[in-house]
Amino acid sequence: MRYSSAVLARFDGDFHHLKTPLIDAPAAQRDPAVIETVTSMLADIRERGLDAVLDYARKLDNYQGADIELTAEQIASSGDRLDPDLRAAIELGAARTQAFARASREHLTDFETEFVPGIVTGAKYIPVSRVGAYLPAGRFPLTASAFMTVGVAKAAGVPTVIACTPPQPDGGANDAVVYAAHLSGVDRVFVIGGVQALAAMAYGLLGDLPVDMLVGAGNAFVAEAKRQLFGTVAIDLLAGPSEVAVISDETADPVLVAADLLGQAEHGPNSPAALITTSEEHGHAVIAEIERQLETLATVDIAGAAWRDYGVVTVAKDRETAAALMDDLAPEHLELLTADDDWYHENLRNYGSIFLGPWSTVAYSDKGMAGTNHVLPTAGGAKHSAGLSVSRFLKPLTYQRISREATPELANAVQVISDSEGMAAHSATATLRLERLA
Ligand code: HSO
Ligand code: ZN
Repeated sequence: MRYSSAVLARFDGDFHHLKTPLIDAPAAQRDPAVIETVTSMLADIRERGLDAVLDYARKLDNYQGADIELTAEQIASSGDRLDPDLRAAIELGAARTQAFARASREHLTDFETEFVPGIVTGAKYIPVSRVGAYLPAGRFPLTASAFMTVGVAKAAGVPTVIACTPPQPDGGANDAVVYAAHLSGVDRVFVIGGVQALAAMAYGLLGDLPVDMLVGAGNAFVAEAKRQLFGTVAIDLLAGPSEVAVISDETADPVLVAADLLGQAEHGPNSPAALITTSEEHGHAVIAEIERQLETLATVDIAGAAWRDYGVVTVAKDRETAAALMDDLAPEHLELLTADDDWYHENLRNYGSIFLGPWSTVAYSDKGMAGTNHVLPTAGGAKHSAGLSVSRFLKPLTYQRISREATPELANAVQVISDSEGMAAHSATATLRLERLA
């Protein structure tokens, strides 16, 4: 089978009319049937509470009536059942992610400034109180998700972090996922999946208060549930299919570039993978190499379909054009394998996370080994948002203390503006203070 319907387009600067799979993907994802199903499930769960949650678990996840919460002992012993190599790898990823998150936390410091004498203002970073993390465990369990959500929330100082993970065919949780959550400091773990899990956390149906924020990836139903629950709770972001984009030139190894493109195409048949190159010859070499690697790839059914339908290779006439194109794509993951990596790093503005040079690859971050977060904006969301980090769990709360001496200037101006607006009560708060001064 040939997969390279991916186009090698010659492109010389007018990128505004270029239709790319990366930009088309999210619209295709928001299926009206998904929206409707989620709306009715949330309404039902809000009305009937935990009974409805368990009904959906029975219907959708073959729930048989076991306790939905894991005991502290079950959580702590989850690592004992793992292969020692896997256990050690999970421990490394948890530690790396914690280290980066703690370092990030230290860069967010409370501050106070007296920019005018008598006006003391400042901000204190206060973590949200309760976070609910969804830890997916479908076809691909994404073991590292717990590091990125539970672990980073804990590094931010969130007092209570609960997690839900869908049951496996035997009715239990995925041990690797639970162990990753345990090392990340999770407080409680429930074996419930999908929309019902998110609703249960948001509505406080798990023998605890409602959470303030829902985080974590999942399928289209999970993403839609988060979208509809946003407002009732905060969310991290709405992730679509995982994406990868690469800028490489003739100095790059086509074998590595091809492998890294397939490395994210594997997430789903609608996962976009884009190469922008300044070398047409290199572009052809990567396409040929992808064809070759797909022949023996175990997940060819997914990665091959993704590459066929959402793969794109574009030739840009120079690095400025390549950078402009890439900023327009605003990909979730962006790899640089060029002679000009530093120039690109300095100039690019829109990406979830950037991977510099041939020794940096997306999977290192995906699995928690680089320490950076893998919960990142997709579908062009990197134009307006960054990925999950400790800052997302922290509220920079401001305060002010105004002195008697600073009062006349402030109060007069507030009075003038309030009067011009017709806001008499606002005006009075300033007038009364001016009178006290006299
Ligand atoms: N690429 C996904 C995360 C992941 N992939 C974990 C594999 N394991 C979103 O950044
Ligand atoms: Zn991935």
